[in-house]
Amino acid sequence: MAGKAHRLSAEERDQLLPNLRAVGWNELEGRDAIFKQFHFKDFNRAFGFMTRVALQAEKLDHHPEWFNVYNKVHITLSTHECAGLSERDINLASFIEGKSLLVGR
Ligand code: H2B
Repeated sequence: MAGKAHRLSAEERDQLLPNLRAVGWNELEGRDAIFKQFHFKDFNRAFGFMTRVALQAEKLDHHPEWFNVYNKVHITLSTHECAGLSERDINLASFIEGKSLLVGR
């Protein structure tokens, strides 16, 4: 991973978060992280999605906290290195969003 992660400033958040909010990503209360619940047609879709995300997460060395039951996948993104939201979370969320559409919810 190139460079050290920094917590997003208020200005960066104003610029970067609205697009993610518009597609269902929200900031958690009491923790500097973003969260979204995905709902797929079945387990096969959900796990196919998770597999794609897992491969990219490993490539980026940036990993989601997630929870899966059958067709539901709950994802929290935050950066340990800066104990909060960084650009890495925004990038991974954008990738995740694209994959969720490709797999088909
Ligand atoms: N994932 C997330 N979400 N945040 C991190 O800060 C992080 C990670 N750091 N995956 C990586 C791994 C770090 O622990 C390793 C040592 O590079």
